[in-house]
Amino acid sequence: FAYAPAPESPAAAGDIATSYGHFIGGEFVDSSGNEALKTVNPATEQVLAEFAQGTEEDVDRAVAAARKAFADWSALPGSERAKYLFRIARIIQERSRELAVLESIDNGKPIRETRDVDLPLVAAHFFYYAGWADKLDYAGFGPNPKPLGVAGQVIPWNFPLLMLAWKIAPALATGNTVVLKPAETTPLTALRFAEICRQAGLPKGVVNIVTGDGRTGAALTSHPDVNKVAFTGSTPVGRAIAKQLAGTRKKLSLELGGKAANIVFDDAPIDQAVEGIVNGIFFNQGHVCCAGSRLLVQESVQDELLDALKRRMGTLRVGDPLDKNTDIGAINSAAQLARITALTDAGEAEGAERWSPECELPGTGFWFKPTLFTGVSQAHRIAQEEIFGPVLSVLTFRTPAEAVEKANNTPYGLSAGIWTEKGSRILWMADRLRAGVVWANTFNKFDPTSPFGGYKESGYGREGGRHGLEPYLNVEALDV
Ligand code: TXE
Repeated sequence: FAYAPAPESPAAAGDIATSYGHFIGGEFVDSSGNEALKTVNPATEQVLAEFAQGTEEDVDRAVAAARKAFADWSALPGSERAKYLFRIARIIQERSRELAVLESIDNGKPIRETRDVDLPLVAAHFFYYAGWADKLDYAGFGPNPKPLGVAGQVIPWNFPLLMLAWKIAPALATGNTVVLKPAETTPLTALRFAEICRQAGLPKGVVNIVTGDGRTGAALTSHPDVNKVAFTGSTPVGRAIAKQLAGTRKKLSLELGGKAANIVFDDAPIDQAVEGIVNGIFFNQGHVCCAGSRLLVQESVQDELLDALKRRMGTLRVGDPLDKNTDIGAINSAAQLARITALTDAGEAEGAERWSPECELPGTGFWFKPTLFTGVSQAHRIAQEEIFGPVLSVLTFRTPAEAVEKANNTPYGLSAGIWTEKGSRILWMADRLRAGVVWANTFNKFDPTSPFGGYKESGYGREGGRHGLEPYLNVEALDV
């Protein structure tokens, strides 16, 4: 577990400016205000850059630029819009090393993940939705579905560039224009994406990036000239946005938290299940809305599975995100570390038993050991609330019906995993699990062709696949 700091290489991330403004109407512009925020490398606590706290006036300018661009952009033939999306996808591929390093130093996630998971998926989303742009008549939404107008999009910090791709690619393919606000701890790759829009020759104002914290987000989602709001983030903020938008004509899609169960039956291949559990909760430090944060294990294999899981957890390397051997990087911010610490303290206080492998953490930066809680009851906070960190709560069950009941017993319903050799049991379970995505004998498998979204407090609307087009379209019936 020794932490071997690899040399930091901002050079590989391209030049990082000392301060950034917004990207509005195809230009990098100063904010109308003078408040600046700082983004830090969570592995070193070093300041990477300052960026603007977007004001209401900045948001207004960005929405006006998007509105102005909408007329021409929405009138372009789909095949022309597709060319821009294909171009953006190819540039992302060409610049993927630079983007992966930049993402890892701004977010804290291991370079192996940004390089092999985030960046390929980002490009894949642009390629996939480029393919839809000239086929919207055949998407199943009527003969001539129309774009909504200006989309105001607010994204979180856990997959900064991937969440941007999930939001921007379908919006542009359907002929909408965009104002996007990245999270305040991870603005750098969104600003780099603005450069890519310029490189691709995207018409001015089709994509605008305004940085800042929740105040800027609220100014965007409440702006009267925004037609569509898409939000990914915490459930309380999602709820506040839904209240704010009630009674307006804006369309809203929300992708919020989760508390997924990874359900392991006694016939599952144990080694494979252990890999799936580890990937389910330790991928991206557990900062994943669909993370398998609850393990539901059939009682008869509990001891065998937990022994194997602990052995595997003992091999995880925690440390420098830029070291390609790292499995678990830095926690994204001091605030998130405090949230994880508070919830795990609550777990102990409520009587659950805590375990972590021996693990040496770096002296500076924000870190959390891979952690396992056993003796967890359904009423415990660590079984109900999203921890959003590398923390797994273990519960047990005897029958498939009990597994379903426990899996569904949280306010959330984003994803679930089933581990069994029995195909009929997979289908029986999937039918009863109230989760937008059910994985069987795999976990955290993402694909741009597949719709993603939640039940209950995990939100509404779907992103990805053909369904991901619908939140950006007006469906019209045509009778002649
Ligand atoms: O979320 P926020 P935070 C969960 C996770 C995490 C917790 C808190 O459990 O521990 O939320 O994270 C913008 N109007 N998820 O505080 O505040 C904000 O600037 C409009 C799960 O980071 O929701 C940022 O861009 N926008 C989740 C974005 O919302 C507002 C991913 C998310 O920040 C706003 C992230 C407002 N009033 C956290 N207030 C997932 N579903 O994956 C804030 N924002």
